Amino acid sequence: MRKNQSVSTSRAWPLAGLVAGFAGLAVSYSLAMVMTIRDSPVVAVAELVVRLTPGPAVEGAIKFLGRADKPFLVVVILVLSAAVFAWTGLLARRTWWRSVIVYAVLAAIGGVAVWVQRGATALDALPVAAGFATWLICLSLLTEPLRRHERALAAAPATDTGPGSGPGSGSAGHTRRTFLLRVGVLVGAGATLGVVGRAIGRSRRHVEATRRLLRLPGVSRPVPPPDVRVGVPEMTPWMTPTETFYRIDTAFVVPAIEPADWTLRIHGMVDREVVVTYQELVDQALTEAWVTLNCVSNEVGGNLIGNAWWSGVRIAGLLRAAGVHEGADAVLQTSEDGWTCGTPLSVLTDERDAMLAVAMNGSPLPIEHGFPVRTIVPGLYGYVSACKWVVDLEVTRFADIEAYWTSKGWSELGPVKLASRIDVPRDGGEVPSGGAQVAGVAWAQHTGIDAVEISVDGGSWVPARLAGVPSADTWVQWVATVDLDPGDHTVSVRATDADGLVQTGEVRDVLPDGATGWHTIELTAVEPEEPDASEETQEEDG
Ligand SMILES: Nc1nc2c(c(=O)[nH]1)N[C@H]1C(S)=C(S)[C@@H](COP(=O)(O)O)O[C@H]1N2
Ligand SMILES: [Mo]
Repeated sequence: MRKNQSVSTSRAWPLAGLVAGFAGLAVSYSLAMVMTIRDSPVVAVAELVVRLTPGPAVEGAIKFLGRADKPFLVVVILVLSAAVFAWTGLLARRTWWRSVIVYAVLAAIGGVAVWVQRGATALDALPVAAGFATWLICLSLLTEPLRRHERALAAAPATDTGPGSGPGSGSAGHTRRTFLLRVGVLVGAGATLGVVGRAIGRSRRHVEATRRLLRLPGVSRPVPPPDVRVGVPEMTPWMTPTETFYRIDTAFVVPAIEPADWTLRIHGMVDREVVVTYQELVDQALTEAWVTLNCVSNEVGGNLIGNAWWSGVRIAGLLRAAGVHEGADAVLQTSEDGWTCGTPLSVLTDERDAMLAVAMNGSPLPIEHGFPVRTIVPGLYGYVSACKWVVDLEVTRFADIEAYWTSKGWSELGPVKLASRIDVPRDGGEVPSGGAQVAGVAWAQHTGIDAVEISVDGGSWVPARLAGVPSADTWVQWVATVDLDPGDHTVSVRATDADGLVQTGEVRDVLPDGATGWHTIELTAVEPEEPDASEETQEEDG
């Protein structure tokens, strides 16, 4: 009897490891799908392996195994993981921390694989972290009854071997039931998570495929005007690449909308309700413009701002077709996921390029940035204008509405505030004493920037040189040369807009309608090193 039970527990330990291991993978996988991260950690590892494997080795593997593609690799990784997971269960039998080390190593591999993917952010590591936490929790949940059982056996070897006792009876039976119950619950929960994650991932993948195949004839490639760059090395690009464009939304699961399923309803204080399909929208003449979008939550010097080439349909025409009633002063925009914002009617109907954008930087909008249609309004913060996944425009009055952020204490109106930022050098950086270049961006969308000045160590303001802009709706790059003595310095920047308004130095928080204050950085000027012989030769060679 006793022998039997010890045999059954020795099988239970690797089983515990296996179940805990796959529960962790299920959590990380479904979280990656729900967060719409491109690949689950396991797939990221497979990609990394492909990337690190030299070509000849891949060919050899294909010859030997018949194939060596990514899905196959994923299966190989899962099988190897199963072995390691079973082993963690065995390790846990002796000392729990050995299995923790194995989990940490696995998580590190997954973390690195996710991290080296293009455009990865800290958030992309969350599934790995959640998987790691799941491993620890599940393994301790599963091994606790086993440990209790073994302790009971060791303390009173006779209890369970007496007459009438056996598997399923007494305390041994109890711990066995606890163990099996927990195994069952975790297997069920893991499988459910996996299935749900897969369903979400699949519908998103389908939309992604549609998006990739979309051809929008009216959309042109982004070509920044030739004069927009100051030409300083390390400078932020004037056109923000789509992959690094900041992203802000309240969506935990980003809406995945098939263009064929999308319609926009325009209603409220209008003569006739209008419903537009995606095809009807993109069949209209498209407007294209460079517009800098920024977030009201951008701190002074922050990077919640980006400049892109947007293609879309002017909202003014659509509103005209609906026939806006007198007395209306707002449009309540609603997204597919129920987010709302209130936008002044005036900015949607004046001469500016307020549009229902279908493309960003020459390609259909990425799903995260509002596919298939989002609003772009030059001159307003995103929270009052740039509705992603927009499906409903209600012409109304501000007095009659409350939008998502205004109900949480943010201002009803959100015109962008005049601001400027130092990008080069980085805060805390080093520059050569004597002449050093300081450069950055300034913006006052739809008003325009007339001047940028910098001040060193709180001294007088000296003008910077401005690069060109295609319109008043984008940020402008600026550069100045400063003559610094060796040592620590501060540099501040301020801009003047086209109306003559000088950027205020008054420091205010982002709540309720955007931060103010001058961006100030610290830097250290150091004596330039004497050029050494090798550099001189290089110069001569060049
Ligand atoms: N549906 C929806 N649209 C939204 C938001 C949101 O949470 N949900 N956030 C807004 C905010 S606060 C900003 S700053 C911009 C950001 O747009 P981006 O993520 O494309 O940069 O989207 C706006 N549109
Ligand atoms: Mo925002």
